[in-house]
Amino acid sequence: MIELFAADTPNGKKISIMLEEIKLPYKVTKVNLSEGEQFKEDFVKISPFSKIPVIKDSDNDKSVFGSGAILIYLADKTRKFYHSKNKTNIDEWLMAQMGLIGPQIGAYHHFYHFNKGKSKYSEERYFKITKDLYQRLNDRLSVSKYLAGDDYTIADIATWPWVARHQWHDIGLSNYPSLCKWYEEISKREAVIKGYNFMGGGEIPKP
Ligand SMILES: N[C@@H](CCC(=O)N[C@@H](CS)C(=O)NCC(=O)O)C(=O)O
Repeated sequence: MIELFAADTPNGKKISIMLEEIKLPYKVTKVNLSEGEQFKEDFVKISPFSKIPVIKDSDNDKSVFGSGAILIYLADKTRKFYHSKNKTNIDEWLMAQMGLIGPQIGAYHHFYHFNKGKSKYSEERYFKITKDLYQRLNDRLSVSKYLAGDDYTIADIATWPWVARHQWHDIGLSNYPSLCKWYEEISKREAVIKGYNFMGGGEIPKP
């Protein structure tokens, strides 16, 4: 049994979607970020940076922190969505999500969605960066069915929940046809529908 410690955010959803995709039994323990539960001593023992998501695996009593490491761990455990001849491409797109797409769009959410009007410079900067990320993803998906090639992998599972926040971005997902097609196709997967709603957050936003 996997215990998923998470909140209803894109990083949390990456793991609920993966767990649904690989069909491992799991339970969710909510970490209330606005009440500071991530800073509690017991949580910091399994999450040294006080961030969700984290998993605990009762098969071996291991815990894993960081959404990228968790996706790789679960993929290794089940041999699903990672082990192909394109593994290096999967690593490239997964690391681009972890190092670039997540942190940059996350900063955009802070300045544009949560704190509008506080910093014009930051709103403009992260709008421009997020728009550029949409374009780069669209360019890639114009020549490749999925991010790492022909197959749906943990690189798509990591990236899709950030694109699912498109209504917060005011960029217009439908202006990026290949990204939009990829988004809609993944949105139809049963595991994605269930994993997206793992905390009852509602339906997947349409483009
Ligand atoms: N690189 C980490 C980032 C995780 C992260 O930023 N989590 C946010 C929620 S999406 C969090 O726990 N924030 C709590 C805080 O910063 O206090 C990962 O991908 O797991």
